Amino acid sequence: MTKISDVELRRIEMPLVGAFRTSFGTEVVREALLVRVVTDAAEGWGECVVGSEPRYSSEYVASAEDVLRRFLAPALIAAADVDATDVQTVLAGIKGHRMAKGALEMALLDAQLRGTEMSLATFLGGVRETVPVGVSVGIFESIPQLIDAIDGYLADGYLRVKLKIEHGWDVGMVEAVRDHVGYDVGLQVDANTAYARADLDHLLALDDFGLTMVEQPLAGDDLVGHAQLAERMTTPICLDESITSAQVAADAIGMGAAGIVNIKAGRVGGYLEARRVHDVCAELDVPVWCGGMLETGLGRAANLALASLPGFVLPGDISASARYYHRDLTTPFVVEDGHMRVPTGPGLGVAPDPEILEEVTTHTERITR
Ligand code: OSB
Ligand code: MG
Repeated sequence: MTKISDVELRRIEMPLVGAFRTSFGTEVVREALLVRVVTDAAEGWGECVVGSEPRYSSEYVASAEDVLRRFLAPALIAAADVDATDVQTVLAGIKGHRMAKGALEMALLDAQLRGTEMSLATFLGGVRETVPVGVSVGIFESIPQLIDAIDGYLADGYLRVKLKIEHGWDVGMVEAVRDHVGYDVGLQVDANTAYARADLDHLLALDDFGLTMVEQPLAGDDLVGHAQLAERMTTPICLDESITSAQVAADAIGMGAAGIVNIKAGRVGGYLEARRVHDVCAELDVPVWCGGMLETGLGRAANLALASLPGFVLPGDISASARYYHRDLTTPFVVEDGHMRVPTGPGLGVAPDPEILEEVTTHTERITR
């Protein structure tokens, strides 16, 4: 049990090495929110994976900051003694805001595990020292520019490439990339909900290119549409935005809407629920992989711990620090032979560099007992 005395919220802005364009928008600077908790045991860090605008999901930096400041941090501070595994129960009265809750839980987990000198990977039940990694490639101005970028990533050793798609940047683009890289390179696509049920016939054309999966073609709440598509498509459907809990994962799999699941802790309310999603999928024999939200080294460290669980059999969207940032908040993560090392130190196993942290912080506030 841990006593929390302080919760610190830090808004940060980190310039990306290149603009990242998806079907829902373009990010040039990664805006995010860090949560630091100070407890009687140790201090801990959480990364809230919200973006600056509510485009991937309904949460965004200012909404997370507001709900953390007004409701979540005070509720946790008021609970005299709280274990990280109780955070979701303590906060259950507040609806939604999974990314905000997940960040607070992550910070408390980090603090608690530091106190007992256990790594997050060990705590979660990780079984691997390194995990296979891939790269998520945004939408480009032209095919030659895209192919240049892909060649660079393949030279870096990534084990597979995920291509972002949208109307007008899908079948033709995928055909050109497949022609260029050949059939030995794992390719998958991610639509971030860009399509509608009226597009099912069009999406079937993606079956011709040996893709490992098509990620989230339809709206997050359209499980039935995904099941209809899965019925007609040979390429497996992977769900990202749709999977908001272990229960939803079980339901989606049960109705044939998902053959593969992308697990992102922030999207489901934290690493403990993410583990439950993993467990449900393992039970149902559905392969999973670890998604990414352009995290700093803090979130990346936690994602590596999660991806070390046995069901994570597909390469994750876990790329080197240098793929995102000129200077990461932590010691940079690197790719060796298509794999990344799972941190072994207590808690996250990494901490922000104080100087870089100051440089990227645009606002700080503290909620105290
Ligand atoms: O849909 O997987 C997604 C980034 C931001 C928001 C949503 C997604 C992504 C990515 C990037 O694909 C994955 C990464 O962090 O490398
Ligand atoms: Mg996705």
